[in-house]
Amino acid sequence: MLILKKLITLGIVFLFLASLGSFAVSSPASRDSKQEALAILTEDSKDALISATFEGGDGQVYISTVEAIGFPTDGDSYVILSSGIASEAVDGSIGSTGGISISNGHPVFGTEINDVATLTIKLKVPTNAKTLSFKWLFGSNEIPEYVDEYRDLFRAYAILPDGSTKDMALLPNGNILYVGDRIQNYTASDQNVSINEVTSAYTATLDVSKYRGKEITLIFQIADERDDSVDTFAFIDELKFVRESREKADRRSYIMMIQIWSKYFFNEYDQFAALYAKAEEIGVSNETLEKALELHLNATEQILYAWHTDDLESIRIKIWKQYVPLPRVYAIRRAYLYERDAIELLMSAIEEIES
Ligand SMILES: [Ca+2]
Ligand SMILES: [Ca+2]
Ligand SMILES: [Ca+2]
Repeated sequence: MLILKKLITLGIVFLFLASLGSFAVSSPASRDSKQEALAILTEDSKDALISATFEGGDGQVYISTVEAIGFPTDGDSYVILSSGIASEAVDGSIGSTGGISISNGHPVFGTEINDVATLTIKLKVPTNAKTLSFKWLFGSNEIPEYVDEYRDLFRAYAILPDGSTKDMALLPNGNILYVGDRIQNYTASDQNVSINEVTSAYTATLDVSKYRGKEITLIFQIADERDDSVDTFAFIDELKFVRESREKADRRSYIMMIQIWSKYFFNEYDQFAALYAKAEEIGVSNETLEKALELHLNATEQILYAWHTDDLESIRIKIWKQYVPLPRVYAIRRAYLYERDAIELLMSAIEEIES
């Protein structure tokens, strides 16, 4: 069967007719492919979807619910992308191929590629996102006979907010996927799958913490090299943003409270000595002075207790960088409130005398 296909492609007349045919049938425009994107996205990352489009023959992308070779990895559906009819991998023949060719389109060799299928997914990076990741698996009917001869490819890369690109679906050795001798660990696929050989499933991961709130575009592309008759497939699922854990977010807001209340405390504390001296000088009652001093001492006691120290000045430096052991935030707040009351008491007593 494979040999027959190759023989056909060697016949010039057939090749000519075949390419004429495939070009005549299709002038594929990109179409909405939100459903495909939703099949790949995990439940809690679906709200990050801005838009999705597909370019290629209508059969080259397929939302599958067939359980095969570990897919779906999340939810009950996933996407198969193919340089032929994608559903043929698991579910018969649905749709047509597209016949889009790109001369010099091969990302590794710069050669012509055919039956190019491109799924584009635009996402907004959540404000607490750490990484963007998805699971993928590559398989081809070119393997094992035509390895390094018909170097069909699967490429998945991100277009970052600054316009630069970053390849995501890479082999453990860092290579972009193509039917070449560096593809390793491929195995005959299981009974549910009509692909000669498939790789293991891999996880692609990109650090997106720098792009929070911004847009990232993901491009998934698959194609034949040289001819278009023996096809290649990619399975894709579990596209998701991994977010900062609740625990970490909680710790961050806890530290922010520590910083804020400590700063408030020192704003009040730094006024005390001058105000107290002035109050004494203009004759504020001893009772009031004593009360203010008591509040001030309570405040100091609380802030030292909060910061596990007996050196008040050292706290000023620690506020911005040292949280081990973690200060007691409730005691910092209490210290601030005592100090604030002390200041208010002195100020109103002074005001009363001066007016
Ligand atoms: Ca899914
Ligand atoms: Ca091929
Ligand atoms: Ca093809």
